[in-house]
Amino acid sequence: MRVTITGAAGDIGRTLMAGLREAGHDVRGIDRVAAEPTDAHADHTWGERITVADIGTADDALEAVISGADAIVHLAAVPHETDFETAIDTHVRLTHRVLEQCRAAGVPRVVYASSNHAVGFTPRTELLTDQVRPRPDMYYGVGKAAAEALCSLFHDRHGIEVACLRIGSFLERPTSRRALSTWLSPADAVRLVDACVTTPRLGFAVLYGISANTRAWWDLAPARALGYAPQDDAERWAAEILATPETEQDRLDAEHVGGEFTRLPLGVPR
Ligand code: 15L
Repeated sequence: MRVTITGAAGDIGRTLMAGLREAGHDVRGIDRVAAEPTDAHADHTWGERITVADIGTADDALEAVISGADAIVHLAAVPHETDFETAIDTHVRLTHRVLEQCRAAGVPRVVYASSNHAVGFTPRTELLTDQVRPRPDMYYGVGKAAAEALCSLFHDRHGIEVACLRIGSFLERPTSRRALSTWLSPADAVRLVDACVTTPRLGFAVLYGISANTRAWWDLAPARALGYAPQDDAERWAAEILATPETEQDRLDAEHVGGEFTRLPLGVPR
């Protein structure tokens, strides 16, 4: 399938540019910067597959990369807290531009990189399902929750199939107690997006983006039902991580989905 990735030069973007290609897709990307592919994926086709342009302003470039695609993976955004206006711009306005271009070009499917912080203030009481209400922990999460609502609107109004991925902690390896539950490995990120792109019928889905972590408490059943078969488990690093004494911050991080984002100052970039 022909897949276009916005935010292709970011950590997740570079991983997907290489991984989805290895999975057999014709992958193009767009980003404001021309970052190199990851070391693990030295790629001589990178330069010709990525367009360097700002999707927030470059109408022609956005139209060119979206037209003819079978699916768009929309990652482009500031991936952390910002002031309120920037959060609305980077998540809501940019996502609207992408969805509107998909509608105009007849692109049938979008995979949207949402975040667990769209529901970050949900307390850790039981299994976290896709039925919890939007419960952001920062303006970052407000932007993600609002962009999920836009995706829902474009599904209902225009029939675009959308997966909103509430991504956990995308890291090479887990580095904290919280990440023993919330880790998404690079290889599983590729598997998750590949499942969303190739599943015969996607509809509108809200999915949690984590690996098959032993300590996970976010519901993977809807993603598995679409074909996601995660292979990695943060437990491999549990002994090493748990060997350091638990801190007050670790304890507080375990109380809510979003961990420390529930306590950081609102509107202050990190
Ligand atoms: C996110 O959405 C952020 O982009 C990332 O920096 C991490 O904070 C991650 O969530 C997480 O919750 O670990």
